Amino acid sequence: MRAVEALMAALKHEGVDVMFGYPGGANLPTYDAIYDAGINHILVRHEAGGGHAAEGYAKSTGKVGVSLATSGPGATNLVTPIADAMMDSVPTVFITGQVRTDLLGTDGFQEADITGITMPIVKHSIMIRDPRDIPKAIHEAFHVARTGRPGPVLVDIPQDLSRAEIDYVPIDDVSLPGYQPTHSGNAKQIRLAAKALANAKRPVFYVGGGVVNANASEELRDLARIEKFPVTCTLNGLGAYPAPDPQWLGMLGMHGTRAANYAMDEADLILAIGARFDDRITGKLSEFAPNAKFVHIDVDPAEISKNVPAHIPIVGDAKEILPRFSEEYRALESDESRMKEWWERIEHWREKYPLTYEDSTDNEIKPQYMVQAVWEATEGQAIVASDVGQHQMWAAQYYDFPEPRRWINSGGAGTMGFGLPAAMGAAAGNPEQLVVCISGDGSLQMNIQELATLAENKIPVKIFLMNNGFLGMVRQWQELFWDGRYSHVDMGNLPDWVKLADAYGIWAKQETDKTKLVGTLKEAIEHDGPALVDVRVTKEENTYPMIPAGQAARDMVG
Ligand SMILES: Cc1ncc(C[n+]2csc(CCOP(=O)(O)OP(=O)(O)O)c2C)c(N)n1
Repeated sequence: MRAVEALMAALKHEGVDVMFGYPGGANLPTYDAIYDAGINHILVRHEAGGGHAAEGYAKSTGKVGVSLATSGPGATNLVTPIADAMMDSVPTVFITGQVRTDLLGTDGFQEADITGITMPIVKHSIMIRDPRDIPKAIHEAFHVARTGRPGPVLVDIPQDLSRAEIDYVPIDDVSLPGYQPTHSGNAKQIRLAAKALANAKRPVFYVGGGVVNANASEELRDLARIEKFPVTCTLNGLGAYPAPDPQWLGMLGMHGTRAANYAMDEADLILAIGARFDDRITGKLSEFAPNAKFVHIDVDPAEISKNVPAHIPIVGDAKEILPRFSEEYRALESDESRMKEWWERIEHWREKYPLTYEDSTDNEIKPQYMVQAVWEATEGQAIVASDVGQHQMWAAQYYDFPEPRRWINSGGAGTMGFGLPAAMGAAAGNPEQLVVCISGDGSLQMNIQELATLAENKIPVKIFLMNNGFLGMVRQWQELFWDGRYSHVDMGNLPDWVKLADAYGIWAKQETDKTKLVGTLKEAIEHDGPALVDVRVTKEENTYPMIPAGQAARDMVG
């Protein structure tokens, strides 16, 4: 069969039900094969949109997201989504077309060394040199993308090779001798960690996106509830532990709750699970959790002691390790009352510093209120994709996620333009679920063309635009740390969003009145198809609380 038909067969064998892509000269043979492959292909309007859609699909379903592009500019348009997928450990396979092998290295038309360009931002990449390797490369790519610490894998296929005739037999067992992720975790270390937890007087569970990736939420809950251990999550970990919950301290980090950050600051033991001590969590590293011992569970050995030295490192899959941890813990003698004072301290912080804001007394819509209205209109049950900026932080703070895979955002890379296509991918992967996108007026414009994709494919994403007329998060930093010198953050000539959406064939409405907001959001939700609500919010509201960059948790402001 043609190599591209084998490519399709391999994708189907890997269970691909939808992929996102954009054609061009170098991947023409592939697109010819897609024509009758029987795989749902969504034609995006920009390769970056396709890449983020694949991420949204993967983050919400746990399956591998697939995105295709042609060579040269098509491939380089995937660089940001690839970097994004790498930062957030998103299982993704990116398939690019490449110029013919006889043109490689000649600056051929639409040539870009995409494997070279993306080398630092992929988990793995495969440049096809023999057409018979194409299906095997796909199976390997999926295997590497979804096992161990998930991540992006690139498969680059020169045009002439994709036209060759080959035989294909599906491969179920990929064998890569040099790639053997550790799953089980060292038994002794787990026992040691359980003991340390049993002795800790001020423990905190610090949970990251790794727990979501490992589908280990239940296992986490079981361990956390053996005794009443306080739990906090990173931005990417939201939903890994259900919110709200008596043991849940809220999100930690730069815009986390005071209770979570102060608890980390005063903890004597931090159990980090699938979290990587990002600077948005630690603040000033030398002053981070100064009294704590660290137990660090991570599937990626390179994460252990990368930023913060681990006293007890455990390399492996949280889904395998946490039940064994619980078992070890249950076998120990421990006294829950040892945490009594700790909980009193935490309750004191919770009472004194709840997550709150000053609501308007007139009809003005405060951004925080908007997120609460989204929560109310969706009954807390939506998959929420966000873009990047203040709206992202408010969404993280004020929308409670009862389950994992409901919160789709660009945590590590912080990529504006992520939200809309990621929501599209999440909706394609979860046709039964309500998917909303909370975006900012700056972010939405970064991949606005995907409105056409939504409309054409009738993907019922509900876009709730938090419109403050500013690049709000940057404006906030300029206000707080640059003497209020607003350099190029006013979005000035904003489009008429309702007309714009209308031009794309999308139902839209503007809302300026707080008392009508929930109703308008519901109207959008009830509308059969994609919808956009342009919500005019307070222009210069700040996201608080906040640990100023490079400072310690104790220095929180707001
Ligand atoms: C691609 C990209 N460019 C620039 C930035 C820097 N940046 C972070 S937040 C932000 C402002 C976002 O504005 P908007 O989408 O309107 O959201 P708001 O903060 O107002 O809620 C900018 C420019 C980024 N994160 N990503």
